[in-house]
Amino acid sequence: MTIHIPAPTPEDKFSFGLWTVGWQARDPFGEATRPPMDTLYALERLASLGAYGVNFHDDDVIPFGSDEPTRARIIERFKKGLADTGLVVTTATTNLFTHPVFKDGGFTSNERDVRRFALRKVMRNIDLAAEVGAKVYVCWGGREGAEYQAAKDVATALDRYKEAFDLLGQYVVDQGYDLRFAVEPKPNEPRGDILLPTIGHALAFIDSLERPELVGVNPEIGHEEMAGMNAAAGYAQALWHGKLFHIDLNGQSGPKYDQDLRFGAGNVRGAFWVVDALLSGGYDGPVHFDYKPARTEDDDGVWVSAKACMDNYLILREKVRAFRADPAVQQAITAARVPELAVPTLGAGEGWQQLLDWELPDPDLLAARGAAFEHLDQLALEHLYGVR
Ligand SMILES: [Mn+2]
Repeated sequence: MTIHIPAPTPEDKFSFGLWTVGWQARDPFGEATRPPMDTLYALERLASLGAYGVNFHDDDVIPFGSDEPTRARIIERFKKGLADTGLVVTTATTNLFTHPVFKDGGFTSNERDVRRFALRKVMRNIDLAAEVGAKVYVCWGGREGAEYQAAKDVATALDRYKEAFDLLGQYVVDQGYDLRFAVEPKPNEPRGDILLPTIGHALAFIDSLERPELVGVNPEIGHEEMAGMNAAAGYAQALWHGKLFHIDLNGQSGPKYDQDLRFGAGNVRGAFWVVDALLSGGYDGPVHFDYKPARTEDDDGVWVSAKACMDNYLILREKVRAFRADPAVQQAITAARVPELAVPTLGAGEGWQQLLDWELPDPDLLAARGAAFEHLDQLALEHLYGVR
């Protein structure tokens, strides 16, 4: 019954945002419960736990408003920390939400000067992202939205959103950067309603861009579950579109505020199916955790939670593999006619005319057949519960 859980290694490609372990746990009702975390300390601790990479918002590393010499000094120190620990930068992103200037958004603020300022801030950090070797540039538009319908014309805001991505696409092409963008959907929080609220909204939006090939999605489990969506199904569809450029794994317990629990906490069953979707869909990018160590924790608790994210992924990966390799499961999959879904509905050379010539079956006979899904799902639960 006991399964062997290997220690995390860089081959597992685990990565963490500096804003995750470095979160000072300030929430809307209370002050910080932890002191600021030095970037090099974060790099050292993450590397010692077996992580592979890190990600950052510009302001996580370089305080907003730093002058050029200060910025250059901080970047040199950061690069030395990366070299000393062997950690790679997998993605970077822009903070377009903390400073009050972004109170109505960055790319879609009603104020034109704010939009232009936001684009400059992104371009500047794209330069740094390319310099430190990031391959994906994440765009979470947390402030791109509104509380009141009349305050934000959605169609016009999407025009401006598209304008921003088209400009940034042109920028990376002109600069010769090997960098693609990943839109991170979220339904709400901090805005009442956020533009591009789910994976599906984002995928449709990406199709309207000048360079859709440069833009994919970075879905977060918690964000999808806040919207009542099945995260695993969303990851699977993003993979089907060839658009799963990056992932944000964490935990969430149902549609409520953004909990950002460590991966594997919250909806455990959902986490199992997310890992299954990633493995069976052939996702091979960084396995990134975007979570917040609980506000109750001190520094020790931060590292317990970071290690737990990786351990829980490895535990679920073992369980998913055991589930898929189990002969009883394979039998149940066949009994549930899962492989039959892979057979095209029309035969070779068939069109609607041939379908009209087809002798209709008795629908009552088809309807009388059980689908045998309960048995299959129970086997999955028994693997998850650790009794198989
Ligand atoms: Mn979140």
